[in-house]
Amino acid sequence: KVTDAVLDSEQEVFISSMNPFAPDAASVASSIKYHAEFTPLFSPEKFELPKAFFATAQSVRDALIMNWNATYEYYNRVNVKQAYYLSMEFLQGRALSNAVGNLGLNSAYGDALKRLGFDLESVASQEPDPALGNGGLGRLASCFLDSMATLNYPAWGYGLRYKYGLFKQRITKDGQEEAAEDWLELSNPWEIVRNDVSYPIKFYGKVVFGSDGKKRWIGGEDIVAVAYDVPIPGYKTKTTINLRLWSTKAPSEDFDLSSYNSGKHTEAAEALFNAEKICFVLYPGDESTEGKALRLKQQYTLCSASLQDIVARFETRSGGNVNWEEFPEKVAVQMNDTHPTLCIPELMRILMDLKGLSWEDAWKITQRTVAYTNHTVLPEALEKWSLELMEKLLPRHVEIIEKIDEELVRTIVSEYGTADPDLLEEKLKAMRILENVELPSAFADVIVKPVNKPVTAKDAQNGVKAEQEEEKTAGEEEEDEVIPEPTVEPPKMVRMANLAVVGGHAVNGVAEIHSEIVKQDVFNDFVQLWPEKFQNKTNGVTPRRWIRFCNPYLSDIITNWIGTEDWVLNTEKLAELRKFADNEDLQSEWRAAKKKNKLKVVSLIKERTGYTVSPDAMFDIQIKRIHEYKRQLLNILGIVYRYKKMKEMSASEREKAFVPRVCIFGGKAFATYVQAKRIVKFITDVASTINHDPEIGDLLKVIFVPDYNVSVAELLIPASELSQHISTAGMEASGTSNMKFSMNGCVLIGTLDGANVEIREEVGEENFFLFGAKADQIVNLRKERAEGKFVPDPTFEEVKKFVGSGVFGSNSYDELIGSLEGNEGFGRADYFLVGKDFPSYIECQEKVDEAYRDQKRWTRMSIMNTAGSFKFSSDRTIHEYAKDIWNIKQVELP
Ligand code: B1H
Repeated sequence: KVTDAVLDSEQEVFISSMNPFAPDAASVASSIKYHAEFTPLFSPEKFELPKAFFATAQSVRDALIMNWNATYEYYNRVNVKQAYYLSMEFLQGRALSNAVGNLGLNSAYGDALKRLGFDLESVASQEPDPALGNGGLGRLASCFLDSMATLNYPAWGYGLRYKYGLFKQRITKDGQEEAAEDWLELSNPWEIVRNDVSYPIKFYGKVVFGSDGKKRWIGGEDIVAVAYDVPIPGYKTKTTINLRLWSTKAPSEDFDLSSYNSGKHTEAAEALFNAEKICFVLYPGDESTEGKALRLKQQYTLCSASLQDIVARFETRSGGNVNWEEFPEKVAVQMNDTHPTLCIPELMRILMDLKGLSWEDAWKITQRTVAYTNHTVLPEALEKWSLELMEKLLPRHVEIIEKIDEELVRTIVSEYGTADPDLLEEKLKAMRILENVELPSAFADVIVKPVNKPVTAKDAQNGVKAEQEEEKTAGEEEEDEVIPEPTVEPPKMVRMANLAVVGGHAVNGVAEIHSEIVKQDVFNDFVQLWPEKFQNKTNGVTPRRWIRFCNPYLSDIITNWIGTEDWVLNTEKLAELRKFADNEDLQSEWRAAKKKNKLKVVSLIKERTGYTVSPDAMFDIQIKRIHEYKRQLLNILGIVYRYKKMKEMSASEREKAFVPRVCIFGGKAFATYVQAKRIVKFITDVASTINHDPEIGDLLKVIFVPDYNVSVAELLIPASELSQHISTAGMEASGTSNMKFSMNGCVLIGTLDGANVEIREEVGEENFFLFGAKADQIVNLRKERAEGKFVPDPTFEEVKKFVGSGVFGSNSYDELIGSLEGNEGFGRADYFLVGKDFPSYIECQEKVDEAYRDQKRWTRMSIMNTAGSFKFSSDRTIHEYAKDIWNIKQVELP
């Protein structure tokens, strides 16, 4: 430990204050000491690990700020076209090792910290994981930022600065428990609050005509969005871009001093709380009306603050010579899913009401500026907002949305004519932005038939169910109508995805198969109108964080065998490993690296769960959000089946029949998703039975790693040998952990879904364990299921019965196992087809064991995965967005 005496070296402090950053160990050390002394976050007497982290981070931040300023100054000067990535989530993970690695200062910082009595790895592990996201969608946004900076693209991220990240997950005997994740508790050394960059945000109020004849949105509730900037360094480049996160507060005049002084403290501060609560948590529960209003406020805050900022920058860079037509030549806005769709009416509002443009001009500009990425085809995830709520909260935006909807109706009517009213009705029903809303008055006579049928009160409460009704045959419908229910007005809704498709110039899916489903199914009617809008942009992940930094052992091997470290930037070079796939020297180095990574996970598991696992067993991992369609249930039932078979054998038979495995799960269930939480509970119950069974020992262990996050992923992925990507075909848009696993030499078991399809093509089908039904069979399989024609495999019946027999405690898991039955008793009658895919999954797992027994063959498969993963660098994805959607150019700083 270093004491005050070391810090007291005044001369060094003086030098470092003159030159806060220079990349040799001595000056790095003094810069760290300088910050330990002069950036006071802790009491001065102790220079221990937490303080060492903050001081080191502050010192790195100095370098980032210099580069950030240089980048920004240059973009301003040459007035480049800039892209803006708007996302409700950014799942950044820890920043210190990533920043030091990207700056190429590993040895300078490593040595400097050594001089101060620390090592970089333990200092870095002090950093809390900023969890401003919940899964793949947020992590994708963060990988994109890394690639934008690395490739010198002028592009920024915009998001929200949530006070609490995605909850902390605790695992108890009752399953998952959530606790607030106070990631800012010790402050965030990376952020720079820009108190001079703030914008007013309005909610509620009303729309009036101003004296100039323009619409004005007045009254209501006013809050302020303040910018917090997080500099994002590129790898081996000076370019440092910005992630601007908005925080909310009340305007200072809203604090009611006289109420406060008269003792009404809570009332006096009400406005403060109202404003600040918007940024308390990511995805607040939205079961209540208040919860829904809060989410909508979050989305609008992100859109309004970001667009005001973008528009202001455009005006500044135009230097008093604003030509609005040029806006799309200087600005591209990418909406990460539908959450930022309010960008469309908000940009229209700014352009028309504040800048005086006509509807036509504003519409052209908006459409040319904005583009939309779809990340899911699950009907329940396609966002809809109650029109009533939106009218209250955002009255001016609803007027604009109504007009967009009216223009769309005009387009549809002119495209399909009125000769075939059924066809026209069908198109309007599928495509309109407003759902269950009468046609605009101009079209009242055009269409004879009512556009929306009334639904029953029960269905009105449950939008998802109402949609499923459509899948039923006519015969069934009649049966359903034996007891007539009172009809009510169906709820009027705003369909955000339809608005995003209509208002943007490009719509993309995130893997080839998903983009096809988007075109053929979800947005098929729009494709017929505007085929040129629809694209595919297969996701990617940054090879910096996801190989180079998280897996230094493997990285060194790759660099040695390829003969250069260029692969970190040009992942195509990884393909050169193919020619060494059978080389025994490479194979043994490869296995040794995997073993070292496994040993780290052995410690992690011990520390987090208390279980001891063998590093010689196969590490078999499934880490992702807990969701029925991702089918953690299929995985755990496969494990249960394996366990049952083991129990039926003698010890020697068992050892011959099975490869020892450590089956690892990690992931969070959304707090209100009951079935997902049951799955967590079930996994941990199975784990505690199997792990304590003395007959089984190291042959099978089941681990649920609590509080899965980016840092845990960075440890698990390099250690993984088999990983599971086993969603019901057609339901996982892409997946991105599949790419990370493959890059780290992990073999995948999976269905033909999302990016699995492309990964399998790239790494070779002999290096991928494929099973299960295909996407185009799913509709029929579900239908067969519903008609009672499905005959479950005996293995599936066997495993369900085993679970029901009480081996895993008193709980018989009625709701879970019931959901897999062919009847409707417990929900959707195996909607995710676990029963259908079970036998092929079990069979495939047998093939996995067989392949693993031959370690040469397995290592070859592993090497071929890394070698074949080069397509899945987010650098490739970002080049495609830049060229095909944003039309931005790489700009290298002078
Ligand atoms: C993805 C989401 C998502 N798609 C709404 N959609 C959410 C939507 O709480 N919400 O409101 C949260 C998450 N996340 C994921 O995006 C897909 O499931 C993955 O397949 C895909 O890889 C990832 C990135 O494209």
